[in-house]
Formats: sequence, C-alpha cells, structure tokens
Amino acid sequence: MGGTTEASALATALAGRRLHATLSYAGRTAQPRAQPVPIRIGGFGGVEGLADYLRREAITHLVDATHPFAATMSAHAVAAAAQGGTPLIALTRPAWAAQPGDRWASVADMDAAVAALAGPARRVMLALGRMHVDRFAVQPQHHYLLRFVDRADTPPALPDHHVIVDRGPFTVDGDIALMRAHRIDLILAKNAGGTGAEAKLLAARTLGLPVLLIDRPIPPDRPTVHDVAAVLDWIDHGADRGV
Ligand code: 3Y8
Ligand code: NAP
Repeated sequence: MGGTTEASALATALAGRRLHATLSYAGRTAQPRAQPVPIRIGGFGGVEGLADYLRREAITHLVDATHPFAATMSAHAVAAAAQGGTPLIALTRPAWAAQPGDRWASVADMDAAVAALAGPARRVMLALGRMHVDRFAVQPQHHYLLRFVDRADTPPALPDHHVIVDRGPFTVDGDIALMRAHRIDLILAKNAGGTGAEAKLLAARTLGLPVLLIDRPIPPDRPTVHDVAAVLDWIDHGADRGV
C-alpha cells in the first residue's frame, strides 16, 4: 500500500524480480505517479473489504508503505492481515528531529496546530496539502501560502490565500525561493519524515524561519522497517518466520 517515496522505491525494486506486486493508491490525486508494477486505485471498503481483497488475490505479503499520517489505513492493514493470517510489514520513515539552527515547535495534532495560529496576522506556509485546509478558516487573519497536488475544485475557505499546485519531492532552493517570494514568516507542516517533503524544513533553517510541526499519530503495533532492502529480505526470508 503506497502513496510515498518509499513505496515507489520498493515498487521499483520489486519490478526487477519475478514475483507479482501490486501498488495500491487511495485515489486522492488525479494522476498518481506511474509505477513499474500494476497499480490499483480506490479504497478497499474498510477492514472487511481489505480482508476480502487479500483472500481473493491470494496476497502472500502485505507491505504497508503508506504515509505516517495515513493512520486509518495502517490500522485496517493490521486488522485485515490478522484476520486472514497474511504476513504484514510496515515500511516507514523515522520522524524528523530538529538539528542545530532549527526553530521548531511541535503540536500534538491538527486541532492544536489550528489553535497555535491564534494571534496577530502572519504569512504562513501551510504545507499540509488539501484535505485539512478548511479547518484553518477559524484563523482567517493570516495570509496562507497553500501547496496542493491538484487544484481544488472549490477555493479554500480562507479569505487571504495563495495556492501553488505542485507535487513533491521538492528542492531546498525551490522552497527557499518560494518562501522568499511570498515573504513567509512561519511554516506549518506534518512531521512526515522522509526525504520527499523535508526541503521546506531545510529552507526554513537557511532562512531562520520558525516551523510548527504536527506530531504523527501513534502507529499500530506491527513489524516495521525503514528501508527497501529490509522489506526485500523479509519477503525472501522473514515472512515465513512470522517476523
Ligand atoms: C495520493 C501519489 C512518490 C510519492 C511522493 C512522501 C513525499 C511527495 C511530500 C509540502 C508537503 C503532503 C501531501 C506530500 C508529500 C511525497 C509523496 C508526498 C505532502 C502523493 C500521492 C498521493 C498523495 C496524497 C496527498 C494528500 C496530502 C499529502 C500533499 C501520487 C503525491 C501535504 C503530506 O489533494 C489531496 O487530497 C492530497 C492529499 C494525502 C495530505 C493532505 O492532507 O492533503 N499527500 N500525495 C496517494 C493515494 O491516492 O493513495 O499522486 O503520485 C504522494 C506524495 N506526497 O511516489 O513520489 O513520500 O511523503 N503529500 C505531508 O507529508 O505533509 C506535501 O507541500 O511540502
Ligand atoms: P487514511 O486516512 O489512513 O485512510 C482513509 C481511507 O482511505 C482508508 O480507510 C482506505 O479506504 C483509503 N486508503 C488509504 N490509503 C489507501 C491505499 N494506499 N490504498 C487503498 N485505499 C487507501 O489515508 P490518508 O491519510 O487519506 O492517505 C491516503 C493515501 O495518501 C495513502 O496512500 C497515503 O500513503 C497517501 N499519503 C497521505 C499523506 C497524508 O498526509 N495523510 C501524505 C502523503 C501520501 P477503505 O476504508 O475504503 O479501504
């Protein structure tokens, strides 16, 4: 189950091998990145739907390589895999940790992030995508720089905003230029980890800008690795050991 840089890297690694792999997308974006293995797009229909899929497709290994904030999908994967006895492993990336020069503050979740924006007008880069933007309408005083993968059908309910349509991975120079051009004085982001979204953090460090990072949800208990090689080893050796 994909939608991340790591999932795409795993798909590339698996394409060169004789086993059959399918990469699954929820269908959140109009044109997901082309993959070197077959893809399927759309929800499974809850835990039961996923369990049926695993059984119907005789899936022998389930890799949850979804984003750390895709908490529902990860919970369903654990439940559905347990139901049918399908070996499951999570491929995820460690959370980002502040380095010298970083001006980071953490908030527990999206509600806390919205509350943290109370106060005088600022110029905020809301690098959260499209799904949760309207929650910030209760803080209409700010100028918001929004970055979406696809243009939204309806404009966000924020009186003062500017939308950039772009998909990552992003570059540090690109994000520095973007923050300068829009005179950004605060970046709000999820602690997604990984390389595909970290450019904005490095740009903020270079510009000395404060960052508000939303902690990731606590993942369910499951075997977890942080690199593609470990997943390949699990597929070759680990799964039958019930790792
Ligand atoms: C549909 C698949 C690859 C994977 C690329 C990674 C990197 C670029 C950075 C910013 C932050 C954000 C957002 C982001 C990044 C990668 C990775 C990552 C963040 C695609 C993709 C899908 C999605 C869904 C989309 C969400 C949104 C989140 C934009 C494809 C491009 C903000 C998360 O418009 C919407 O409804 C978008 C929804 C979930 C979060 C949100 O709440 O809006 N990702 N992103 C997946 C599916 O359908 O199953 O289109 O190719 C994947 C990637 N997005 O293969 O190269 O590995 O994380 N994605 C965040 O991390 O904060 C952008 O702007 O700096
Ligand atoms: P979520 O809230 O955890 O899941 C909500 C529902 O979406 C799931 O119950 C499932 O529907 C469906 N779903 C989610 N991921 C799926 C997948 N890979 N394949 C098939 N169905 C999937 O998920 P989300 O946070 O909306 O993320 C959706 C997708 O975007 C995931 O692939 C994730 O990796 C990617 N993504 C998310 C973020 C983020 O910030 N959340 C960032 C980058 C990429 P059913 O119950 O019907 O099965």
